Order: sequence, then structure tokens, then C-alpha cells
Amino acid sequence: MLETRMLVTGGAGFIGANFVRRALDTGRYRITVLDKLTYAGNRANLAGLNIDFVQGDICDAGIVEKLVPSHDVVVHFAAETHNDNSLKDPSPFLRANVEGTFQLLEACRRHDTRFHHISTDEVFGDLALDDPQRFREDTPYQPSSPYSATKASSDMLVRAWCRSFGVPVTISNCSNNYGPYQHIEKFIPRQITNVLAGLSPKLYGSGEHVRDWIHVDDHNDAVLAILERGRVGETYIIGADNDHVNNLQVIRIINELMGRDANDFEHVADRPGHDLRYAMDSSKLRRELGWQPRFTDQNGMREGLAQTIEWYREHQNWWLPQKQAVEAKYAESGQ
Ligand code: NAD
Ligand code: TDX
Repeated sequence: MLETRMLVTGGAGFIGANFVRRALDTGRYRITVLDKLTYAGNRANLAGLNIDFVQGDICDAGIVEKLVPSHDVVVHFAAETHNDNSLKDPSPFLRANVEGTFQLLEACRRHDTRFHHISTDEVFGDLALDDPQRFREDTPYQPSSPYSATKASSDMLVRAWCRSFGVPVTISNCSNNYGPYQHIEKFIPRQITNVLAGLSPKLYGSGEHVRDWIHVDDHNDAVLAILERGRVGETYIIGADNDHVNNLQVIRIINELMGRDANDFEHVADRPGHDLRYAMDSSKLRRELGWQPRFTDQNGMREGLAQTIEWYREHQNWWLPQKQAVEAKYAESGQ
């Protein structure tokens, strides 16, 4: 059987590296990763995998033009991804997320290449705690942070390049991921590695904020389903129905799973403009493509978190060298 030639941007980051493993396991793909290796990218995340790796910037039209024509499909994960960083300096977000997506779309337009765009729930803004609605494919965009505004912009470019130029695209908007290889600046790995390093977990504000947590493998299985069976021109929401657990409860669960007093954590300064609640309605994806998350409901999330804790426990060499610098940066903003 002929393998599909796939170009994965941002494949050395958290979700991309897990995606590359998942896609290789199917035996259906020959993969090239294009990654700039920013502070968030790590070549070691792809160690031992049978792929081609190109270190380069998606904003570099020359590199993009060299790579796209020899691939059947582009799966676009590369981005600046951390809200807190976007509040300190939005400019790298504009460049990578908007200009970078533009360069990839232009190359896909020239070569009529299938393009899958990885996006986020944050483009829709946030919901009140008691709002019964969840985000759907037709929910209007209302991004709050510089990060989510740039992701929303990139989604708009993708839609426009499909409608105006006929680029064969799909988009997925997924909720908050957790799992192995996630950068320790993010909420769940930060708390796990705080405990492992003898520090307290750090909760922003009141902790009533709700994220619809999904295990990274469930996200990536959905991306594969969309690539293989999704309808071109369509957007798919991805979520695992975990929007009943707030940040305070997540910290309590992590503490419990790590054998600590559930309430042993610190309250720290809140994030300016902090989105209150995200919740996803992934019924279109489930109905049309038959996708189901494995790590769903409270038990599934506990299992996913327990596995993730084990991964960080067993991979101290992967995260420990960065821990001090990450915490020093947070300390500057009282977090
Ligand atoms: P990450 O920060 O862990 O990894 C991003 C990767 O992109 C890194 O390897 C980095 O080196 C690379 N990169 C950044 N700028 C680049 C550039 N200009 N050129 C080439 N490579 C570049 O991010 P992640 O959490 O794995 O997120 C991946 C994608 O998924 C992003 O598009 C993000 O918006 C989206 N997403 C993330 C989540 C989540 O919870 N983490 C949820 C929904 C959607
Ligand atoms: O130490 C912390 N304490 C804390 O309470 C950190 C780092 C975060 N938080 C809170 C803020 C959020 O309510 O936890 C929640 C999750 O925070 P992040 O991990 O920073 O994620 P979030 O801002 O929700 O965005 C994530 O999901 C959507 C990803 O980082 C984005 O890339 C993705 O698009």
C-alpha cells in the first residue's frame, strides 16, 4: 500500500510529537516534521522515530515552498501557544500564528495540497459558569487574549483560502489537552512537576475556571479521523465532555493521585482577562466520523491524569533542566 506523504508543522511540540507517534503507528504515513525548535519544541520528543526532520520557520516562504510540493497533506500544529506569554509579548504570536499560517496556505494554494489546521476552543471566547450552551462549529468567534485572537485570525485565513481559492482544507477546534511531552509552563504539567520538585501547586485566582480537558491521544485520534474521513471545507469541534471539573478540582485530584493533602496548594495572582469556562459540543465529529474519546468522564480523566503523572515521574531528565527558569519567570508576575 502506498503511504501518504504528510508534512507535520510543529511536530516537535507537545501535541505534534504525540500525533507523529500516533500517525506512524497506523503504518499509513511517511512523515516530515517542519519545526523551528522554539523554547517549546524539543528534538528529543521525536527521538528514535522513522521520520524526516527539518528545522525551519513556517514564516520562511522558501523552506515552505521547498517542502509542500513533495507532500500529499499538511497538518499544521506549529504555533506560539501559551496565553501567559502572549500577555507579556504578543508579537511572536502574530508572526508564527498569522504570518506562518498564511505562508503555508499560499504554498498549499500553489500546489493544491490538502491542509488540516489545528485550532482551539479559545477562538470562541468564554462561557458563564451556568450557561447551558457549549461551543459548536457555528458559534461566533470572540477571542479574549492575544494568543486566541491570533488563532482566530489563522482560522479565518484558512476559511477564506478555501472559499476564495478552493484550497482543500479542514479545521479542528479542540479543548485543553494534557498528556506526555506537554511543556511545564502549562497548567497540569506545571502542578505535577511542582509536586515532584518539592514546590506547591499554584492556582490562579479563585480556581472556579473550567476547561474541557482532553487526553492528547483522544485529540490526535480525532485529527486522524478528520484527515481520513472528514469533509473538505468543514470545521470539527473536538472535546471529551470533561467540562464539569474546575481548576481547583484538578489541583485537588493531582494532589490526591500524588499522595498529598488535596488542599495543599497556593493561591497566586490571577491571569488578566482570564477566560472563565470553555465547553465543547463534539456531536458532529462523533456522528459523522464515529470518533469517541477514551478518557472521558471523571474516571477517565483520573486515569489519564494518573498516567500523565507517571510519565513526568519517569522523565525527570526531560523537564528538570527547565524547571527553575520556568518558575522564575512565573515568579516575576506573582504567579
Ligand atoms: P507547543 O507550544 O507544545 O508546540 C508548538 C510547536 O510549534 C513547537 O515545537 C515549536 O517549536 C513549533 N513552532 C512555533 N513557532 C514555529 C514557527 N514559526 N515555525 C515552525 N515551528 C514553530 O504547542 P501544543 O500545545 O503542542 O499546540 C499545538 C497546536 O495545537 C497549536 O496550534 C495550538 O494552538 C493547538 N491547540 C493546543 C491545545 C492545548 O491544550 N495545548 C488545545 C487546542 C489546540
Ligand atoms: O499555574 C497555573 N495555574 C492555573 O491556575 C497555570 C499555568 C494555569 N492556571 C489556569 C489558567 C487556566 O484557567 O489553568 C487553566 C489552564 O491554563 P493553561 O494550561 O495555561 O491553558 P489555557 O490558557 O486554558 O490554554 C490551553 O488550552 C487551549 C493551551 O495552552 C492553548 O494552547 C490551547 O489553545
